[in-house]
Amino acid sequence: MADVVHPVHGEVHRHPAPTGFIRKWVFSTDHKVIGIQYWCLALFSVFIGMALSLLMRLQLGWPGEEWGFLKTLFPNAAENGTISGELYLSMLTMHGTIMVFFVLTTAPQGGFGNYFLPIQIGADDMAFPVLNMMSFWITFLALVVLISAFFADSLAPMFGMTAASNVIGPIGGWTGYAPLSALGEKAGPGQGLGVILWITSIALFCIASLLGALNFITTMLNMRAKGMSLMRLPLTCWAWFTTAVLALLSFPVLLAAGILLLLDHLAGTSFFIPGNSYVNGKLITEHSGGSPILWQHLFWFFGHPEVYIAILPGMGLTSHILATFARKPVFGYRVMVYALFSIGLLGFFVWGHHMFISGMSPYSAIAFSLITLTIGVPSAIKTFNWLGTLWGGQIRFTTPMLFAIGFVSLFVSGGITGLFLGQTSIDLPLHDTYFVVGHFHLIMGVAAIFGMFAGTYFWFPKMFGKMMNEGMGKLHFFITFIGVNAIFIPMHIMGMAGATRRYSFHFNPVTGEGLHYLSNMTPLTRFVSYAAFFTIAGQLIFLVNLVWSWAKGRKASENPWEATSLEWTIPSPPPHDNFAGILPEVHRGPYEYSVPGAPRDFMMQSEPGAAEVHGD
Ligand code: HEM
Ligand SMILES: [Cu+2]
Repeated sequence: MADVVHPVHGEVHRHPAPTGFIRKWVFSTDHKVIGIQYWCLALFSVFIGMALSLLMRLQLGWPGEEWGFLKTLFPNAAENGTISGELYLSMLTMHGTIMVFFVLTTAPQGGFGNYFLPIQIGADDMAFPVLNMMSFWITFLALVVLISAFFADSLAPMFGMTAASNVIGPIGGWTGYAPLSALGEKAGPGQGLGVILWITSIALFCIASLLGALNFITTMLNMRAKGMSLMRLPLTCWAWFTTAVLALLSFPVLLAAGILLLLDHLAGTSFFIPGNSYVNGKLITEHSGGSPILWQHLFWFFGHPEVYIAILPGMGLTSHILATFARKPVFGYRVMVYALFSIGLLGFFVWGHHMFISGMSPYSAIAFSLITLTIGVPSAIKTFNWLGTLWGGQIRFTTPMLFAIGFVSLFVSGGITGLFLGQTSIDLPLHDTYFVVGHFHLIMGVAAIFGMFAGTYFWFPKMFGKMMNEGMGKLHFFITFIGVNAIFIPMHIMGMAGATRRYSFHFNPVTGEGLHYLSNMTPLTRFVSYAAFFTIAGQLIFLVNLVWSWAKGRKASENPWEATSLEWTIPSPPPHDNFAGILPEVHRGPYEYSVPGAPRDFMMQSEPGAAEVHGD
């Protein structure tokens, strides 16, 4: 539980820092250690996800080619060194699942949110530190279960199941559509133990995220320091809070759906399996009465809010960083808060835009379409306010600032195509093509990743007490920014030309097999693959920078960026209980930059005196 605050002088009843390795670094209840644990988990996951995307791009660019190293890597699944259709689909499923759940949902919220929410609101820890530790370790367990699906072929015999030898994990995409995902082994390779491990992992992940969400909400509402009124909170805190509310309302739905799916596998129920399906050359007679569309509804009722869970923390962070390095208050602070809320709220009424071709009534489709397009309004407000924040600022082009500007750019280029896909008539031909793959990678994948990079370059000095190398940081930014655009923008063209999603190849120029109308697409497909290799290689610079800066970086002062929020009032890295026993008092809003008449061009939130100008 949180330490007791004596109301009279705000002193905290201090708990000594744990000294043993296990209590300090493994089963720690310190939100800062837990934040770093989440961040490391995401870093590990993103490299696995990226390695899988590299293999997929290898196959898409040079279909059917033999690669010697694949025989060594996957002696069962790729015994002759080629990537079969099944192997491709299992890689795709693991790539999508790892990226969405274990990267996008962990680092921005569990990582940065855990580390900085308590400090930015002036608290000594989260409201429920033990629950916080449990959230992380359940997430960790979920990752272990998912990774074990890579070895499902060796594990299956132990559970009395057949080994599926040509896959590395489940098949079903990150969306796990029924009835394929519900039928088990008889539906084909990867559908037995692979899918069971996948569902188990997702269910554990839901539980962990729920616990985390409760903690975030309670912490932000109850643990704010004296003077930290709601409208003085940094926008990062508002974003973490809104994200937590979305998680609280959407993960239970996925959890329930996952349990029903598991019952279809293990208990012979038929929630998602209709009668008399003909699957994998067999007529399914032992199930009847279920609805595959029910799975789609439950999944997307979670799935759409999930994409906001991935992106909202990045929005908060971008606002925060743009103000810091433009040396200006955030343009329209209140409106930014309300826009976050409206995006969050509207996000619960649009799930049907993923199901336009499911046979839904055109009247429902119109409703889903209209509400979807309405989300463009708060999104545009945010974009214009970011531009307003930059306008006329004395911009400092540091690495975190470049990534925050990159976030805005990707949010726009990825968001625009959302307006196309949100309209039923345009979505019908584009659904399940590379247009969608390009759209969601830009906005949900890469924009959110840019938020994480911005956060890492911005807060690394606080978290580890060392500055990151700016030269390597900028090089990393330019390679990544050029790279991701080169990967994902051409995908829109391929999609409009009819390149279907989730195919292990489109046209094979050597054998002449495949979709003939895409036969002249090979150079573009290879260009995208080269761009992916280039971008992935560029990420090694980031890795080197992390290690190098951690070991040899310049020592960071308390406030190297001349920023205003509370984390910059304490040492880098902060002591065990953040404020060394004396909770701060807050006197002003979070973005008081270039205040007229102030001695410096910024005023810390905890700085008394001088009239308040902005932010309240
Ligand atoms: C180097 C960067 C990346 C590359 C080259 C890449 C490449 C790919 C490829 C080739 C596919 C398969 C498309 C298909 O066959 O339909 C895919 C799917 C996917 N990717 Fe990525 N990706 C990258 C980064 C990311 C990131 C950062 C995310 C985070 C959201 C992500 C999320 C997904 C998802 C959700 C799918 C869909 C899986 C499914 O269809 O179930 N990817 N990616
Ligand atoms: Cu959606």
